[in-house]
Amino acid sequence: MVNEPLYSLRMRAAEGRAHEDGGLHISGGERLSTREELEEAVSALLRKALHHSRGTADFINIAIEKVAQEEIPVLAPLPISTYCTTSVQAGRKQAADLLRQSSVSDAAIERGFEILTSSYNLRGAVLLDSQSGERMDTRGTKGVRVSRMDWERMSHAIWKKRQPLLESVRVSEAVALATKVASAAGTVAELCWSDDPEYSTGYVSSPTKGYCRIFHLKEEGELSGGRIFFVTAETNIADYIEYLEKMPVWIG
Ligand code: PML
Ligand code: MG
Ligand code: MG
Ligand code: MG
Repeated sequence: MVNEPLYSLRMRAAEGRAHEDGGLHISGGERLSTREELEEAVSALLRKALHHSRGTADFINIAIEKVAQEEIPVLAPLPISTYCTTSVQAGRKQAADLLRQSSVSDAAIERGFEILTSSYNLRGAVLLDSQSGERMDTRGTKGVRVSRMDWERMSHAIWKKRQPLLESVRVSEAVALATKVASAAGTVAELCWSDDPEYSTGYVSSPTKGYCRIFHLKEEGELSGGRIFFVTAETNIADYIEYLEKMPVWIG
């Protein structure tokens, strides 16, 4: 594993004005990088911010911080399955079934769908109690921003060879994020679909089910989307958020 100094990179881009001043969220991204690869990583995040289907980025914030930790844990990527549903109705039914099988209650599932279908400007995840469906964080549209995770280079190359149909950066990033979320103490399951209008595939992931891709979780053209993390009622929310936002992990 890499022993040289590492840097965490976080990018967020908004249209009109900064997020905190009411701008429309366009794109976000997070990486872990060695000093040598830093310039390339910044360029990749900048490209992501500048070329985006949600709109034109007028505000781009890229934060770079050295990661203090020496020993960084390595998490095996969640196993992937794909459900080729042919309508939004079938896709959402499939997602609900997988959430139920992961022990999320019907009330919480319903709440999760209500939030994602009505949110157009979420830049981080919403935390819901997996039984009551009550919101557990107080972050508003900022939500919880999972960061400080990235693919370990060699493992990523091998993983991509094994999944020739899933070579997009989007899928790699989503699997890395979902893997970190599933590893957090308190996570029951995650529901996600993209807020990008042209991308309607989403996923349910959980420690028991892995990463389950589902075609058509929304109609094409819709700007709604985001992430819901369903957690147990006993979860210490401050510790949970600290782990997801601050603890560096490699995926590999
Ligand atoms: C996103 O684009 O923001 C999330 C993408 C989720 C689905 C990725 C996939 O196709 O597996
Ligand atoms: Mg993203
Ligand atoms: Mg626009
Ligand atoms: Mg997006």
